[in-house]
Amino acid sequence: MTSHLKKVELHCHLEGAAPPALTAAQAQKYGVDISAELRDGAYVWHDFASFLECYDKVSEVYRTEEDYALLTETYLDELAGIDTIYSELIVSPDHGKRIGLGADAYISGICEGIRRAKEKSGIEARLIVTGERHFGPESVIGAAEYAAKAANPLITGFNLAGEERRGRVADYARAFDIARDAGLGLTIHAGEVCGAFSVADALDAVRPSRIGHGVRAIEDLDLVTRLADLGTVLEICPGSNIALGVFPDFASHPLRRLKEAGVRVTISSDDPPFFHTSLKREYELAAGTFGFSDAEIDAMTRTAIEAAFVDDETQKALL
Ligand code: ES4
Ligand code: ZN
Repeated sequence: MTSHLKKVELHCHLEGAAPPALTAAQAQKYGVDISAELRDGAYVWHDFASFLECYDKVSEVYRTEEDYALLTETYLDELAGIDTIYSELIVSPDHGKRIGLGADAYISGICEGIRRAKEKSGIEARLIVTGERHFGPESVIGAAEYAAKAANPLITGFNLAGEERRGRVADYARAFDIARDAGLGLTIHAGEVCGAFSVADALDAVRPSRIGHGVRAIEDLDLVTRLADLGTVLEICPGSNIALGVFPDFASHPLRRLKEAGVRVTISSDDPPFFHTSLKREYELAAGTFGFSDAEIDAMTRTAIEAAFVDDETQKALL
């Protein structure tokens, strides 16, 4: 990270990054009616459950290997255009299966998109395979088994996303054992829709090196201390949190308080067009709304590189 204010993203759902215009073109190509989910160039949802439904519906218009190559290339090109040097994309083989593409073709399309983008700009990207809580514990185990067996050098992590109110983290512990045994980095969505207990659950049942969001840990100051002591890295997505109503406004968002308590924080965009944000805007919010200095923002980017699920050689080149 030799030059100043380069960007790194650890937490972005690939289908959640789909530009509305591309989704509209895809829907037209396949004759799918998504007028309930995409209106006037914006995705339509009103709460977390309807957001997840909208996300699943939008995913249905990406159907072929080439559709996924194009989606991936488009997003990574956009990131490279704002000085992003590294991106971890959260991908869900179950979404590939749901549209009959199959997990292998889904992943291979995405890898082709990474290759094309890297050829143009040099941007590095890795994949975090995710299970979705709302597809059930069996499908989450299937996703972990897939990630473990794929032995694809670009698949470097395993995640748990989806409906956080469905079950407890311990119900998915077996999936994380499989992923851990395969040498994958582990991260879990927790403390976003559910409270601090969900973050404690993740630490107790899995002890991942990173947590997606984790922001509601702020409701339990002993837990905040535990996160700081463990060095757990939080993938914080402020724009997503405000859009979903996790906090009413940026003034009450705990990013600064978590950082000041010694928690290792990083910033990401989550599902940028769904939440009317972008990685560029998240970095601008960090500087403007949260008032972090350039040095503090660079330190968060460095934390993200240190926490990245990437081989040592690539990591050194990023630093
Ligand atoms: C997600 Cl913001 C969020 N939380 C949980 N699961 C998700 N999948 C896509 N975006
Ligand atoms: Zn997420």
